[in-house]
Amino acid sequence: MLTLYFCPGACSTASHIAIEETGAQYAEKPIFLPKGEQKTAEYLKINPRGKVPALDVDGKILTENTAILTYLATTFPAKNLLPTDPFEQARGISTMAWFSNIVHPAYTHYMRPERFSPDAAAQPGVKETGKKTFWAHLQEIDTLLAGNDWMMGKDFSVVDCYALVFYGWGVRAELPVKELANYTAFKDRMLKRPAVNKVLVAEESVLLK
Ligand SMILES: N[C@@H](CCC(=O)N[C@@H](CS)C(=O)NCC(=O)O)C(=O)O
Repeated sequence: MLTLYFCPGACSTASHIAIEETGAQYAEKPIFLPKGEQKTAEYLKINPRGKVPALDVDGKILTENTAILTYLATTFPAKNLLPTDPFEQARGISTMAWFSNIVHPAYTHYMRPERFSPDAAAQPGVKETGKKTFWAHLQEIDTLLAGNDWMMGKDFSVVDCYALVFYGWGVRAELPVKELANYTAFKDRMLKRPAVNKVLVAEESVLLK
């Protein structure tokens, strides 16, 4: 039995889309971050770090998008959600690690500057730098997509589920994402996938507005 803990519009959308792409049966447990539900005693028993996503696999908990996406892809090999060639697979994991360790935190500096400096006077600078850095990362994703339909090249993979999250965050940050021709074409390609559309409708995604 699979149960996904997620928050609409958060980075957990990557895992939500990927689990839908597997075609597996799963239960959905929304954890609304704006309501602080990630800090309840009940949820902290699932993920003591108070973050989404978390995937419950027969009572065992997996956290971190990179791990969940890799797990889903390797557990449902018939769906071809990651290359099987060891080097290519590692290259996909490398891109997801970059998303998790570098791209996501840049956006967090923009969204939650108070987490990086207790000094209110310093926070606008943290926010601005986060936004600029995040934009540079979106530009890099656009470059990586040049000449490719998908992040890994010609085949769709779980890396694409993760890459879509940051396009949506770019829209939310009012960054000129439409100027990123490759990334925008990728986003449109993603929206045509039934599993992606289903999840984005359910999450009331900014990408559908
Ligand atoms: N590297 C983690 C990041 C998880 C994360 O920071 N999730 C955010 C949502 S995008 C969260 O749950 N934040 C709640 C909080 O920090 O209180 C992953 O990719 O799973």
